[in-house]
Amino acid sequence: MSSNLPTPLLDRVKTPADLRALPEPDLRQVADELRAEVIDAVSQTGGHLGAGLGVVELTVALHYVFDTPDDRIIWDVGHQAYPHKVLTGRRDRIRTLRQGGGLSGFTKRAESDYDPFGAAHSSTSISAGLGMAVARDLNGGKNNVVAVIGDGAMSAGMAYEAMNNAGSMDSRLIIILNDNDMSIAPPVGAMSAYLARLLSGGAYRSMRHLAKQLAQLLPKRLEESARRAEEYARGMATGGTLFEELGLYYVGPIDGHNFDHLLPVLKNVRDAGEGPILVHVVTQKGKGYAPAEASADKYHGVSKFDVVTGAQAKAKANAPSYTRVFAESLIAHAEQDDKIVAVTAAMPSGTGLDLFGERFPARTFDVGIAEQHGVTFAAGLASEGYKPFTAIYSTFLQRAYDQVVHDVAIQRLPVRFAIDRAGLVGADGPTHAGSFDVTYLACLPDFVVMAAADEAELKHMVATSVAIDDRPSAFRYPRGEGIGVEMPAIGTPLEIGKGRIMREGTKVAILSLGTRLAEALKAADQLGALGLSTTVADARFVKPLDTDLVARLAREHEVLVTVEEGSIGGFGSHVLDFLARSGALDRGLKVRPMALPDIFIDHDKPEIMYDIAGLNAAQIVETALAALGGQETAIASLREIAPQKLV
Ligand SMILES: Cc1ncc(C[n+]2csc(CCOP(=O)(O)OP(=O)(O)O)c2C)c(N)n1
Repeated sequence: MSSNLPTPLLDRVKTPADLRALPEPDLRQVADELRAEVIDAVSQTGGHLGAGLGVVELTVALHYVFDTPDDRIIWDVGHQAYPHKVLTGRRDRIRTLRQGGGLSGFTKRAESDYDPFGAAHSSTSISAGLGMAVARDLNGGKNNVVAVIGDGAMSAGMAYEAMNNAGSMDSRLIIILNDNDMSIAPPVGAMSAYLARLLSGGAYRSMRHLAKQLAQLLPKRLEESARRAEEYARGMATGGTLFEELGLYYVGPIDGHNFDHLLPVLKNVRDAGEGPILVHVVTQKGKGYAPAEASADKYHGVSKFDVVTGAQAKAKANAPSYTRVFAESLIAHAEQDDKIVAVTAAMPSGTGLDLFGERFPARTFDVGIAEQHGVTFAAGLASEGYKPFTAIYSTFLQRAYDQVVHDVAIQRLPVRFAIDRAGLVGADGPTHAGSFDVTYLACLPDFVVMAAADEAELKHMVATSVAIDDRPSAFRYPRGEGIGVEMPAIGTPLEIGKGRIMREGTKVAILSLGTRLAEALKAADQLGALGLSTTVADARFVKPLDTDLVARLAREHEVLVTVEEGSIGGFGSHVLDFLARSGALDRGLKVRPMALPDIFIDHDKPEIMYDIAGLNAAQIVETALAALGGQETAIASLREIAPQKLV
């Protein structure tokens, strides 16, 4: 039986050059096999599925029409690039996606020549593409540059900055707008309404026609008068072309799952003359996999799943996630305080604000993928007496830094920042790690910066932020579930700038910020087993720093170790700065700051990443012992006394 089955065409495609050797009618089969391959791979690894399934045909068509890797394809965000990875020599490793040592879940320059630009944060592709196109022109090159950007990513200001710039230049850049009418959640704002209006025009319905027309309408050099006539006709049919106002040549909308539409149009734009072109391609997120098509988020991000049923593996939850604890706390406070409002930048479910939105739809604002705008929008709300909680992942808040400084901090506006995904995040890797927020926030005058050690602490920090109404505040918490501590029904505001002692000792002090507290307590056990009496304290606040606590720990111990899930320049640096200025260091105190190392740590399981970072209990023990001297003997004796404790 099996010997009669035709060999899959995909097996013959090791690189895009093999794809280009196939006749056009074979592409349908390649696409079907590619889609099945991606579904199977992601069912084993988990990851982003819906976006990739939506661009299977587009991926095949792009590599077929363009001469990659000389022609550059830049995938915005890069989460939709799994089919691209399969076609570009990475099929043999596709089942290592997002696993330690395996392929990245995004495009990455170090991974392949076919990934000319790395990504993971959205809306960068047009800027990067324009830079490449201009570099090509300066070099006298001829290659094509293609940026593929989703309708969600198109809601960010950066995309407009890039189009505005591209539109005023002659450089040849091809932008593919991949319009699937979805972000992670349904897209928001005027842009999505605008794209829908374009789609309702006559052109899309008669696309088969239009594709043929385009073949004639786009000769190598367009006569200016013909161009104007055609633009005019398209404007009439579709109700206007914002993109043309920005100086781009707009083509579309075309059906992104139909090779009869894709191939002629892509060939035409490839062979067109100067200037930037935008091709509006309509696709369906999750296309070709029934469970994805049927789900609300189109399987944007999935855990491992059963291919037949689509059922995703559920992690055994022992405690609620930090995200949920935050959302439920905020809802509880908002029941009592109608000035509380919530802002998300296209991440309602990721931040838990979908729950807040169900309860308070009129007080919840999804601003789209627009962190910069979201922060200044919140500043505006605060300036009128509202209490905005801006829930943004640590990594995405980086994009809005000037807004944090200029619009919030300098004006001392009480915007509350709920910083989710603080610390290392695992499979999404360094682009998504929440490494820098403490460093970039705690340097700002008057900012209150907190980090929750567990989910009960998070509740108290939400309550504290509600109460801080005269200046900005931020609290950070990690991805994933809490540690299962008892939680009050509603949090109580903490005393600002005061930490807490968890355990009293005499020789070593471990001062922790955030959820490494659990590792600090384990380390204290291990040190205790060695006869080294250890104090553990939870700083709670980076700013204002509990200087009384730090001074006391410095006075009463021989060694002070600080531990945090953030970069150099963060909590430990503030402690060191205080110790140095107060003269505590002159008295012979041994201080050892433990922070994330000065490297970008590749994706892996979070616990392995923390091991690489050197922030697990065993490494805290080693650091304390090394500071005391006699590290080798001490570790050896610990191995003897309590080997199970050296984890
Ligand atoms: C700056 C930034 N904010 C938020 C995100 C999280 N995020 C990843 S994909 C995505 C939706 C992208 O929508 P779209 O561009 O339409 O692509 P699709 O997934 O629909 O193909 C969001 C919000 C991000 N990657 N970067």
